[in-house]
Amino acid sequence: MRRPLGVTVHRYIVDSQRLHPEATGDLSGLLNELIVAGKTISAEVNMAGLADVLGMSGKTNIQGEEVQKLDEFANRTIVRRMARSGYLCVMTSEEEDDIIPVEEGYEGKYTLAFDPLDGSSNIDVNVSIGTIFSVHRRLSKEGQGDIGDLLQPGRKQVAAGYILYGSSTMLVFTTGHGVQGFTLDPSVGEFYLSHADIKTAERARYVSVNTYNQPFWQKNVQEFFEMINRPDKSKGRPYSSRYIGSLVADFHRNLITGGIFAYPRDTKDSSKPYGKLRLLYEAAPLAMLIEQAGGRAITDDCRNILDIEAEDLHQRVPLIIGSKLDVDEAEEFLSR
Ligand code: P6P
Repeated sequence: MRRPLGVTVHRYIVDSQRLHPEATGDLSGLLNELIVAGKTISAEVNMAGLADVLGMSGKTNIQGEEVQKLDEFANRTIVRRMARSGYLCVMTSEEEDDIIPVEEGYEGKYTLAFDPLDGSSNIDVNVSIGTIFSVHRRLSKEGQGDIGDLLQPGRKQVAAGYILYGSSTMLVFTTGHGVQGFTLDPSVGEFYLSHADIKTAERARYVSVNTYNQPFWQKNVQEFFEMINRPDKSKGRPYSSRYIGSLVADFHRNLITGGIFAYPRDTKDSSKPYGKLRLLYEAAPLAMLIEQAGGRAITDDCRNILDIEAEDLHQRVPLIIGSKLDVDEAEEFLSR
């Protein structure tokens, strides 16, 4: 059977670049390098049950979380490939305490913030996990970048996306002109356009929260989620609950079907007063994606995620993200 002549992600990127005559091709090159890293990680993730990459590496990261071998592999794969890509001046990773320099002589005009393998608690139980990335234009003039190049608000991102290692490997990204989804054909090693110009449903179908954190949420947040759980035919409620505990997987399902995901601040762990999720390489890139797809992303004190000026590489933020009408309702309810 002849395969359909699908649009590969490389074709898509080249065609998109044609729409911007002023483009130098650097962002295209950056994305292509990141895609190669993603394919490499995908192959390793798919081998996880077979090769000796399961289990712990015996190290812990800045988050105080045990670093799984696959986390380390994913981080190393991205850092090594991107440090010598020539498109970046500095990077930050969930797995590294400090900023990550690029190779001397390979300094470029963009920055990269990434979570190499989000959902790591699911690695050994074969649940979907993912790489999340965020790209900004550098602010410093030349040479090696600095932390100031990374601590920019999400509104200034030039690209954001994720690679979901699930039943199939998918790349979903935006450069500010809509959200495109590509599915990897592992037999040829190509990502093919499978979800063009993704728009998320205005009204949710699913609620994705860890309900066992509810007793530790702020009272108004508890009341909001109780409210949206009450039957309301006009809003298609009650919704169904879907929570995988892997941000990329929960986000992707809600993006495709319509949903609201929340990781509010809680009093469960005093070391994480603002919840578990990080701004630079989780909330901000997903917020750019959801806004490009017609949805919204706010904190539980009603700030727009994309307007938050990061003060720390690994800053955590409470996150409510998904279908516009439901996030609007949360904003109205929580701002009372
Ligand atoms: P909890 C995975 O470790 C992660 O960082 C996100 O991918 C996920 O959304 C969240 O933690 C799950 O956290 O506290 O509900 O287990």
